[in-house]
Amino acid sequence: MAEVKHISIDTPNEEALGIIDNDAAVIIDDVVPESEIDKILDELDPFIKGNLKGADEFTGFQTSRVGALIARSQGCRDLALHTKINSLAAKFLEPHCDNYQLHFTSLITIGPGETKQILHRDRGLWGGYISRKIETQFAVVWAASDFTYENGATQLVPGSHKWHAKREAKQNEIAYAEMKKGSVLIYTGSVLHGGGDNTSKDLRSGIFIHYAPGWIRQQENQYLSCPPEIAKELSPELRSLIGYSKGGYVMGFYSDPNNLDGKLESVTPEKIFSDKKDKFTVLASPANLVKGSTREKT
Ligand SMILES: O=C(O)CCC(=O)C(=O)O
Ligand SMILES: [Fe+2]
Repeated sequence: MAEVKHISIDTPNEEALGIIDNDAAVIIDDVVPESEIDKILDELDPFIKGNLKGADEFTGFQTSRVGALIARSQGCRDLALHTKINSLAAKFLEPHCDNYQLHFTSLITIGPGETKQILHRDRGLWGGYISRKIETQFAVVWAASDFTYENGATQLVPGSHKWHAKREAKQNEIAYAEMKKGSVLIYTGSVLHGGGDNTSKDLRSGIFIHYAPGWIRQQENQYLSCPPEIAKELSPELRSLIGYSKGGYVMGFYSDPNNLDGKLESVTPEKIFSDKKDKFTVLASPANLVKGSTREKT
């Protein structure tokens, strides 16, 4: 039976990233106390209660999804900025981008009676147009309940990020991401995985907070899930992470549609909230301005 390796929060990044390179998945045990997760579940409770189950086999007829976690939960804001997780995300994604961004948030709750989700690679959401040499997702799942084989722990196929795209997993190649509440599963956009089946009487809850290169379209539209009137409550660091920043000298600017004096023409989105500059506001040297057009990567 395949397994997802477990490490501790003190494991050096090189070692953790080595496991991720080989297996495309790893579990970090006991990252936050259960009380921190309980606080988040309380914050999200009003949204969980009203949430509908999935409408098809992929989203799961007994599975509910609650998004907009940055807007809705202070605790999720803290998880999104978690220092160790962000240092791993940055290192993992940096070969393919100048900076990374938050990409997706969802509390996924698998209820009793749910069947196995079809195994898939999350990178498929971009339509399969991006070279597989480029890793486009660093997925982080915070266990909001224990994850067990019986209650729907995520199925994962370690090593399948290196497989031919059409190869199917045999039963003994599928691992289950069993972990305690407060632990974290990390997996990449290229690994075969899917929600597990829930044969228990309990809920399996996971807080999914994923990261991606700064140049790619986010799965969850952060400007709508966390519009400026809510984003103004966030720290500049978190605002920047979710997309209220430029991702390059000319990438992601905005112009205020009502501005007449030119002061809000082609500016960084952070200008909505403050006069703080981002790292791309300073004019780069001519060579740096065009470095993207001369880089040979693929
Ligand atoms: O709920 C899970 O464990 C996995 C969900 C998933 O992979 C997805 O919906 O893309
Ligand atoms: Fe997935």
